[in-house]
Amino acid sequence: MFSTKDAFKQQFLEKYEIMYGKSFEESTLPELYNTLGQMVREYVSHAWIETNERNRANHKKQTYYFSIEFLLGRLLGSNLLNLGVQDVVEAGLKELGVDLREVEEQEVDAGLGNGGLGRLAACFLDSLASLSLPGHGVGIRYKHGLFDQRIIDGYQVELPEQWLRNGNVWEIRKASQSIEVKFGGDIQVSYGNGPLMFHHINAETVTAVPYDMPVIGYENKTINTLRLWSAEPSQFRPDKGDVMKYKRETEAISEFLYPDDSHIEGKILRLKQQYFLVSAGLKNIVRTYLKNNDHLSDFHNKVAIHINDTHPVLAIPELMRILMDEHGMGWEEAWHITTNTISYTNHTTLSEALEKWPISIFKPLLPRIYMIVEEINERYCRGLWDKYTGDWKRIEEMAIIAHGVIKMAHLAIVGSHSVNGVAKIHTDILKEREMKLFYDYYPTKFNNKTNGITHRRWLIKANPELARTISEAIGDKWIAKPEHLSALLPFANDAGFKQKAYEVKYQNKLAFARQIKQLTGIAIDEHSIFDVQVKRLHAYKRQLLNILHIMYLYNRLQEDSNFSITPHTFIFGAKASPGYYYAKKIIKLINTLAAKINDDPKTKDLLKVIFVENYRVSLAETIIPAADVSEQISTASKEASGTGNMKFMMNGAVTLGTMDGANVEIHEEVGPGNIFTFGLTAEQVLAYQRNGGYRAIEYYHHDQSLNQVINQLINGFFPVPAHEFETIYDSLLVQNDEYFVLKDFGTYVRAHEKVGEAYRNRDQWLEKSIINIAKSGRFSSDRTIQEYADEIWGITRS
Ligand code: 26V
Repeated sequence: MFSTKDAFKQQFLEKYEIMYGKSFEESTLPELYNTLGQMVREYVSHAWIETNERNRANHKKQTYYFSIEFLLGRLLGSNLLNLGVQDVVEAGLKELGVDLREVEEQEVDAGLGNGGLGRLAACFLDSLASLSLPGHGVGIRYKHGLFDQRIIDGYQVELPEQWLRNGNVWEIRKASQSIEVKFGGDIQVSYGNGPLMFHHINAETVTAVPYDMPVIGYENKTINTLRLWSAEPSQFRPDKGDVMKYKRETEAISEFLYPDDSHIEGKILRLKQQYFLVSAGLKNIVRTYLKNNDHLSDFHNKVAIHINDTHPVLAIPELMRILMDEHGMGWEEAWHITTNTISYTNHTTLSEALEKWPISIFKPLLPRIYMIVEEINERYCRGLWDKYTGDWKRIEEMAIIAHGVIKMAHLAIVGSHSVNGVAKIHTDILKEREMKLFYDYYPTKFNNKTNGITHRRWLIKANPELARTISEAIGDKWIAKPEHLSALLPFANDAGFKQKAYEVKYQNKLAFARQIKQLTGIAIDEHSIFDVQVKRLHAYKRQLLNILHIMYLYNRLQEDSNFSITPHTFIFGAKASPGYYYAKKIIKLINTLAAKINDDPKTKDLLKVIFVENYRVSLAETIIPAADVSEQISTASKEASGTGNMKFMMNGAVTLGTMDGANVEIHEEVGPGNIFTFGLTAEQVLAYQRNGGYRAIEYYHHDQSLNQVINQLINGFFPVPAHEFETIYDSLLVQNDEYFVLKDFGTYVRAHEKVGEAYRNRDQWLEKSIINIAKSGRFSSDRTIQEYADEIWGITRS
């Protein structure tokens, strides 16, 4: 149906009439989107079945990527791209008077994730399929993704997200493959001749219904599966009274995605979500496995299960439970299979983000799972005792259960065969500091897998003109082998190519400026530097450092008529967790600053601040290609990797960043002349944290311009109530600036001066920009996934 433009047109019109029972002349854009989506879904069904059959027939080992988040964004455009039918569809629609872009914009982002962790899962699915690897996603079909953000009077206001409001053309409900998941109840032990038998009685049962979405490989006929589970009332529930309450509580399990905030601990519903995902996912995998295999002893050679952070860590005790209680396996064999099946990625070293569950919540909700975790802990601590006899302190620190809580990261390390960090520096910090005791005990489990991003969505789809320009210069081999982008290096000194790269960036900036004008009414100068910081709002990411610097520039421009800067547009986008008070104040501060300076006659041609509302994947796809400068300014040692940094680089933005996360590897690739770094190193930060010695107040007293901007937070400079920004002020001076904003301020200002200077020399700037693009191949998630496949999962192309 997509072989020629005319065939497409004919089928499209037919399909439209069948679906809507009216003529094309009366069509609306949402209907056209649905029609096209439905056609694509049907078109892939044959290859989808074939992929599954191929996998079954050749008994390939399969990977299942368990993640509580998949931040997919829109799918129509990337599906058309990967199927290789984008041009035919675009041309066909054009002849019908329809703009494909407008059709794509009808799609609501699938926003089932908070940020980096969820988007990484989505990039990984794209790479698995595009490398023809047998790897599938397992997640939750939340009715509502991450909240929608509105800015009202400068404040963030949250609204429930509604991605399913017009249906979802990409999913297929598979009610016949539903699974029962059990919560609560009691455990009855029976003593027969053989091993002990455990029976789960009086449990509350919930039905998990799978919805499958195709994951389409790039021009390779591979269609993998993302299986998302939805919670529904069970038909098998024993009569236990209040049915309405039961229905409500059941459906609540897959109703909302939790925003990441530090108050999540102790939320019983979150723990329910985690077990729901893991139990449904695993029972389903074991059921499928047993259709093709007689016994489970070889399970770990045919199945790899990856847990994306600790959220799905109950996969470890749940797999033990299935093997022992449902299939009569002994502990030792079940443990061998479980640990060899499961691998784990850590995504943060921030202690407040490490999951701990109080026993008081865990045990009543998951009584059998708790027994198994206790047994795992006991056997493991016995092993620790053998090695570290008498060293109580160490054993207490390494235990899975201690002081009334279960430490999920400890369970993940003990119950898996591989633990990886997401960038070199992050893995080193895990090994040498945060998880040092575990690294000493299990030296071979730890490894690094530096994150990546799919160049198909983030370059070919998001920036088609740049992709075309690259292919004109070096051919299109880089599409299948992104490391071949390095062939672009010689073009960093090619005047013709530079001119083209300049044009592409300029057009992208123009398009974004138009969008901003439409969304906010603010006119921005497309010749100014587009300096962008878009990411979740967290203190450690230091949006505050960026703001203080803008305030500093504003003050200088006001006070010193000899001072001048390269015109700058500072662009922010960020959601704050609803319960994260400080982060919300930062959003108010950005908006207050924008309101104050954007119309100031003295500075308005040099300085603009834009806050884009409701930052999400689809917005990132228009912002990133338009960026000149990529702000990656986290306190060193705090950002595990970052992945936005890679997207910007691939689109020709130059990084202004600390030596943190994958910025270190970007620096290594492009060399010091093509990135602007500043600030404390990770070692320095960690040393201050250990030994003390940092006094923020001294920087406030000794740096006159810093003193001024900090005072402006509370002295009436902003037209807001007196206490509006007091929390921010206090975080710097009363709480001694936990994230070293004041300490790094001076070097940040100087780094910005260098950026401005470099930008003024267009030729030099384009050289840096092109070198960044040429060196970005290493950060394709194809490279990352190939490493996971070879070194952790042991899977090969199907
Ligand atoms: C959660 C929380 C919750 C409590 C308050 C502080 C806090 C801070 C961070 C988080 C997120 C933890 C997991 C996460 O999303 N990590 C991100 O994973 C990305 C993919 O590996 C990586 O690029 C980011 O650097 C990392 O922050």
